[in-house]
Amino acid sequence: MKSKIEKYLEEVRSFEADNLEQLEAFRIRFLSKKGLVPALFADFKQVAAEDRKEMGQLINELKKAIQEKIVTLKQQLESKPDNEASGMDLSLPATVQLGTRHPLSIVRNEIIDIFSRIGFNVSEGPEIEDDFHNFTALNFPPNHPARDMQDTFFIEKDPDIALRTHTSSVQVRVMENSKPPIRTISPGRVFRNEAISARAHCIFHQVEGLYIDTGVSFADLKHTLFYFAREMFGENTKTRFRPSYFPFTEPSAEMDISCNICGGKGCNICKYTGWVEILGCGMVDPNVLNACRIDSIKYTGYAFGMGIERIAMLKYQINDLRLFFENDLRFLRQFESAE
Ligand code: 2NM
Repeated sequence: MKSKIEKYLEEVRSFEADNLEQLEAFRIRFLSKKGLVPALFADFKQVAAEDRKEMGQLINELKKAIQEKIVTLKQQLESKPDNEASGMDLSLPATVQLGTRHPLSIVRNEIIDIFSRIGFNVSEGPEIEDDFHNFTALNFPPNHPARDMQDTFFIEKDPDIALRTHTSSVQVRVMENSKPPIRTISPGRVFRNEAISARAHCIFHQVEGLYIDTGVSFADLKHTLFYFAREMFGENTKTRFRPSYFPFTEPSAEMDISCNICGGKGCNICKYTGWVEILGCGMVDPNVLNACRIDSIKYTGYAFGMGIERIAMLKYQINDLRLFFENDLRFLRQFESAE
C-alpha cells in the first residue's frame, strides 16, 4: 500500500493540465466516490494496527496534495484568456466581413446629397398620422378614394389615425411650424394597402421635396428637377414633363427621363417609348398653403415626390421590387462597392 501511495503522490506532483476538462478528469480519477483516494480509505480498514498511523498520514498527505494541485491549476487555467486556451492565433489578420448598405439607403443618401448641394434640408416626421396631416391639409376631398380602407391602413377610426400614405404629411408639419423660405426634402417609409407584386409593395420609400418662397415659379421647378435628373442618371439625361393631376398641386405634372438603359432608342424597360416616368410634381395648391397657415397671396411653392424603389430599379436595372424586401444576401452583396 505504501508504494502505491508513493506512486500516486509522484503522479500528482508531476501532473499538468492544458485545460479545465483535463483537470476535471484528474479530480474524478482521484477524488470521486469510486476514485483512487476513497479506494485507499477502504483498503485502510485492513491495514495492521502498527502501520495505521504511517498509512493514515500518507493517505492524508496524498489527498491534500491533490486538493492543492486542483486549486493551483484551476487558478492558472482560469486566468488564461480563452483564446489562448483554445489555441487561437491572435497574430492572424482580422477576417471580419463588413456589411453593405442596402440599395435603398444608397439611393436615398444620394438623393439627399444632390438636393443638399442646392440648399435643401432634410425633414422627418411620424409614420402614424392623423387625417389632417395625411389628407385634409393636402386638399384631399372628403370622399377621395385614398381615404378608403382599401387604400390606407387605418389604426383607428373616428378620429382617423392611419399609417401615412406619403411623406407629404411631413411637409404639412414643416409648413405649420416654420416660415418661408422653406426648402426641404422628406425621405421616409410610407404605407399603402396594395397587393404585393413585382411593381408594388404595401411598404415603400419616398422622397418628397418642397420649396416655398416669394415668386417661386414652375420654371424653378423644372430646372431643379432637370438638375436632379442629370446628377442622378448622368449628364446626358433628358427630361420631359407631362400634365397630370394630384389633389395637392395645381398645375401638376409627371416627369420622365430619357431611358437610361437604351439611351432613348427603345427597350423593354421604357416599353419602346424611350422615356421612363420617375416622379410627380407641381405648384403647391393655395388650399394647401392656407391649411398650413402660409399666406397664399404672398407665397408660392413647388413640390415633388418620387419613389426610392423606382429610382433604384432604374439606376441598378432591377426588375422586381420584392428583391428590396427579401434581404437575400446574394442580392445585397452586389452593392458592396457602392457607397
Ligand atoms: C407628389 C407629387 C406632387 C407633394 C406636395 C407636397 C405638399 F406637402 F407640399 F403639399 N409635398 N409633396 C407632391 C406633389 C408629391 O408625389 C408624387
